[in-house]
Amino acid sequence: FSGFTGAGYPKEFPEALAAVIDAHHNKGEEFRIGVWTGASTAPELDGALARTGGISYRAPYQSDPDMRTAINNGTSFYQDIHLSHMGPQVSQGFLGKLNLAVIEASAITEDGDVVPSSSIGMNRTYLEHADKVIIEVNSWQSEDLYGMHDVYYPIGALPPNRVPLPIQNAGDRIGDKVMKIDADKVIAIIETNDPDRNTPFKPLDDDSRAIAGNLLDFLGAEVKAGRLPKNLLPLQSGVGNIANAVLAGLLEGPFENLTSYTEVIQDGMVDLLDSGKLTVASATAFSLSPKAAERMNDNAADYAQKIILRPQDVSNHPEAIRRMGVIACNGMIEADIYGNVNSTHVMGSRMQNGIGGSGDFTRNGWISSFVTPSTAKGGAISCIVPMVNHVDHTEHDVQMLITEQGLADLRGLAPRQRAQAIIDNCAHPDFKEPLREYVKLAEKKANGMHTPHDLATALGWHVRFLETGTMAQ
Ligand code: 0RQ
Repeated sequence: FSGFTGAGYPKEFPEALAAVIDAHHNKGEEFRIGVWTGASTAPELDGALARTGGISYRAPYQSDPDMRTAINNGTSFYQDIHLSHMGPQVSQGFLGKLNLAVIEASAITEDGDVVPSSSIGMNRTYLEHADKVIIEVNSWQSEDLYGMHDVYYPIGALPPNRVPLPIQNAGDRIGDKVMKIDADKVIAIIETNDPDRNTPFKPLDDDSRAIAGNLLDFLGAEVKAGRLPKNLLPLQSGVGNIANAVLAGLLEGPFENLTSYTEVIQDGMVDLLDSGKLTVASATAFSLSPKAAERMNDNAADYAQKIILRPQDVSNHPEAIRRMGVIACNGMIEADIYGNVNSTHVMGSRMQNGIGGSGDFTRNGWISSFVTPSTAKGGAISCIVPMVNHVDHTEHDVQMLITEQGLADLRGLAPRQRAQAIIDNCAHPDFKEPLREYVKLAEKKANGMHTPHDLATALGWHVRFLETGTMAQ
């Protein structure tokens, strides 16, 4: 299926398919499918299909409550992979055979090419590899999106036939405005007129404002120190309210002529484009509130001058991210005192969403930062812990941790120095003492070793929460 962060997914076919699956199950007949997308979709796709219990396999990213339940109750296997790895894995057949691709389009041209809609994601690859294709042409999407997309075909080549990715600046256009399609594969075209998922963002709270402020102060100091140019470097921002708050902070901030090389365009980025502070935004999808989506649809031809939507293996390509020196900022569930980050798992076993593109940008960014409030669940849980219960981003890749309490700059620091910086700057005051006690104990037990841990206590930190309802005790 097409679809990325609730944008550009098919709106009608998945629910019709869910009804067919239910009908088979009601007759006691097995009917299970694998669901591959660009990233997260919406209740009409992930939700409707997951509720049938008929998804045997899901990749590469989701954030739907019903899909999450199916993954965590053993109904569905889930492969949580870097979004930039999806194309090569599909091309090599690791996920199995691609029988059917269902792709949303904003139009089909007279020549029979497909104009993508509000996301591109994996569409180029799926159209190439599927046996059969269904296109949903959605008239809710503006026809003026034509010209916003940049579909680069050579990126599909596998080694040893890969060529350099010719992107030097976020605004470079290197491909086609449309996607090619083999008409013989098309078995149906469905006309729809339905909005994208478009969930509104929460109003900014004090914590997200403080987190955004800490990051912006840091960027300002980097400019003063001569390590960043005045207009910074291309920005990547993860999904969610805190990321949106950072963008809102930039609107008030001193930086001009900004650029963005990211995967998702949220409201804050559209506001920055409107203000003139951001000159160009490159991504693979929108993730807009209903109001911002309306603005996009009414003015798509103008935005197409400043926004480029690319396939996700280009938007998330390590080569482009590293060459341009992207400033990466993503959300996390927890970080440990040495700088390892868990973005995906609660209590070690329960999948929340997935790594998405956070690893593509963190591993390759010029500045790689993670943001979170210092506590979760009303203050009962510390998001800074002795040892993360699952590792998505290692201490070798994570450079900056930011909470509402402050920012720990980990560049140049050894593990024991990191522990001090993270506890002093990022931990909530309620948890500073328990964490300092842990460090003392670990240093004593490990007797001066490189990364001091006391495994029984470190692993017990999360278990203690289960028993007492708070990690502070
Ligand atoms: O639980 O839903 O039951 O209330 O985790 O947390 O505070 O809503 O935070 O929406 O910013 O998501 C890492 C999941 C953060 C996200 C993550 C609980 C908390 C809540 C969600 P409830 P919040 P956010 C670009 C890059 C990976 C993908 C990525 C994410 C729920 O940022 O998916 O970066 N990142 N992609 O209560 C126990 C803790 C907790 C905790 C939070 N320490 N312990 N539970 N929660 N911290 C986009 C794409 O790639 C497409």
